[in-house]
Amino acid sequence: MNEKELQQLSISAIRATVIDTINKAKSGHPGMALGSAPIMYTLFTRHLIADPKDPLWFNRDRFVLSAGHASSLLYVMLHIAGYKVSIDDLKAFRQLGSLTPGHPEFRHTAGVDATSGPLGQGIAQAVGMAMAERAVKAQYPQGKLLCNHYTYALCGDGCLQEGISQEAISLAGHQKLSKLILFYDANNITLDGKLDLSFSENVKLRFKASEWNVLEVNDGNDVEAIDEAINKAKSSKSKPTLIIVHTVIGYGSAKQGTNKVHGSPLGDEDGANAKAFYGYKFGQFEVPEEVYNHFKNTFIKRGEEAHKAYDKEVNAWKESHTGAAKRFERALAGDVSAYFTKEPKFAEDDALASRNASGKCLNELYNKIPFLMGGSADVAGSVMTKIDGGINFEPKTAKGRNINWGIREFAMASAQNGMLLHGGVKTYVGCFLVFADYMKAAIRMAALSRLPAIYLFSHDSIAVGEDGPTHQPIETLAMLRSIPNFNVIRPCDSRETYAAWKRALESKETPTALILSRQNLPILGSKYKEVSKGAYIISKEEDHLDATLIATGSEVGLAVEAQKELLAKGIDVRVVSMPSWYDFDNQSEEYKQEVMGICRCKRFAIEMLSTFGWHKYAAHVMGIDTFGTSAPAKAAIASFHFLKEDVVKFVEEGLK
Ligand SMILES: Cc1ncc(C[n+]2csc(CCOP(=O)(O)OP(=O)(O)O)c2C)c(N)n1
Repeated sequence: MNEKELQQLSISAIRATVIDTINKAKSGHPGMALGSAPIMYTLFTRHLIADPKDPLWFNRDRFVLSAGHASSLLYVMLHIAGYKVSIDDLKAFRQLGSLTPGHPEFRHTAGVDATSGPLGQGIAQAVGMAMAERAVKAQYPQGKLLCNHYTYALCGDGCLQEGISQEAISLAGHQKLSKLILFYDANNITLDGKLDLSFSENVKLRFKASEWNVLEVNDGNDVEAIDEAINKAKSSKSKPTLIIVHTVIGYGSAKQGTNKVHGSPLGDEDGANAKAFYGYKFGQFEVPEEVYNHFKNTFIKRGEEAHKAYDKEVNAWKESHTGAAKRFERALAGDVSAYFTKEPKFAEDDALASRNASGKCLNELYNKIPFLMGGSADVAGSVMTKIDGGINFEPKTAKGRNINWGIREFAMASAQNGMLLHGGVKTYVGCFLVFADYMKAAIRMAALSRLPAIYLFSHDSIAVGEDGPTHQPIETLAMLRSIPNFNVIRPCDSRETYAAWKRALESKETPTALILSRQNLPILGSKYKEVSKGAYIISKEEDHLDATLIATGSEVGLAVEAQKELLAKGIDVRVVSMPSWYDFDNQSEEYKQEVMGICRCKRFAIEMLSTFGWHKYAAHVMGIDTFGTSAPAKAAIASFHFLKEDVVKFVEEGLK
């Protein structure tokens, strides 16, 4: 068999196995998978460097299937390329507990570099990966030895229609991420029909305007043309590259070129027709030995050799750079334990807004942790993500760790996911709490992918004041708290803020949001070590317990003030600071009872945000269930009845 025949046989085997995989599951998306099989074939056999025996090898090329609905194609590639995805796993596609779920899931299937499916986010994740690749390379002496690879992504029309794609490509162009290569499977069809139902922009010009190289392959079955485009893209020195590949959706099906083949199995008859069209004469789920061998001799061999050479070079480097090597190992493990040596001390005059306390803490941590990097969506001076004297992360100063994300909240959060998927860095991003909604889908993705992302959300209540209801979060915290595997911490003073930072940085698989105030908060009797338990007694009752006040953030100080006044009136209450529901929910029942101290019917929760969700902790909830108001902070707070006397009245009446 000559090379051309082997090529055709391999591509046909990929397509045939995609058809079988989806047919067996009676579910899946064959359209794009069949159309873009030659792109994946060319990438794997001629370019991609990765080692199936060590799928998380740090210096591998990254690949993100942004159009996650084409998961069957990725799984078939991983199978043929020697990853731990067997024919039986393909036969269990989309079934309960299988290694081959509906959309690719990071940590679940070996060889999957990113969870994808929500269209558009894969592009931003790939941008984040390329940023991390550049950052790690710049952070070490001879860093090129440690980290020097390409990031590839494959998207479809859908990804490019999503707004996040523009935020991400604009950022990538600005950052001159020349090692980022994005394939665009241009098949002119989406789920509902022809692309021109809803899209008429010039993608080429759009990318060019965003400072990208744009290459075009007119025939998506032309392996040599795809190969040539990848070679050109790899030689780019200052721009990311888009390779537009014109393909036919559902190639080989009787329904090819239409949306009918986007998301339904071909079925036996059409499947057999397509295989006949490819000239593929093998049985169901049968991949000829020649094809496996072809991948062994190309992709697998290339990856193994590269990995071996890397290990040799890096081991030698480690011997001659012991300090940097220690740092590198910690960075790869995301291990910050060496940087938290003693508990910080606070005096009464350390009263700060928690956003300022966070900024102070961040500046200290930034100087200690050499692989910590981040920034905000153009609100560094408000969210206090600014690093004094910090170098900006820019093409010319890639070792700078201060990222100017621009006003691109969604891409910022999604690219942070990409940076963490890549590894070698610890990251944080920041914006006003109310704009967390812009980032929600990426936050959810971080939680689902079990990434220890950090979000700094300031301006955390109606105490924002004059900017008014558009800028005053109400239901935002309830939204964030409802996300599984997500830790929301709302610290009540500087001490709790420092503890929250520690908690966030020590997390390995749970993202964390720090909810920070704009207004000053007094130093209370907070306890640094208790913060990680989610809730603790911050001010105990005098003698006998009549009620428990539970508060978070700025309302803890208010609760402590009300406690004194209530005592003067003969009502003896305890105040519990509850910075994190998530951490508290994970404590033992005994601990929870001990902290609350009294039945739910005598518990009073106080928070200047939506009451939604609080009733599981307290029968009485003082919150705000309408939008805020534009007024100086004091007036806004008073108009929503969040003064000491309001709390006193609230408890008195609740106890009646
Ligand atoms: C954010 C988001 N919106 C909607 C969907 C549902 N969806 C999945 S694929 C698809 C069409 C995508 O079109 P295209 O990228 O051209 O894929 P193709 O039809 O070529 O497979 C849609 C709407 C999704 N997965 N994510």
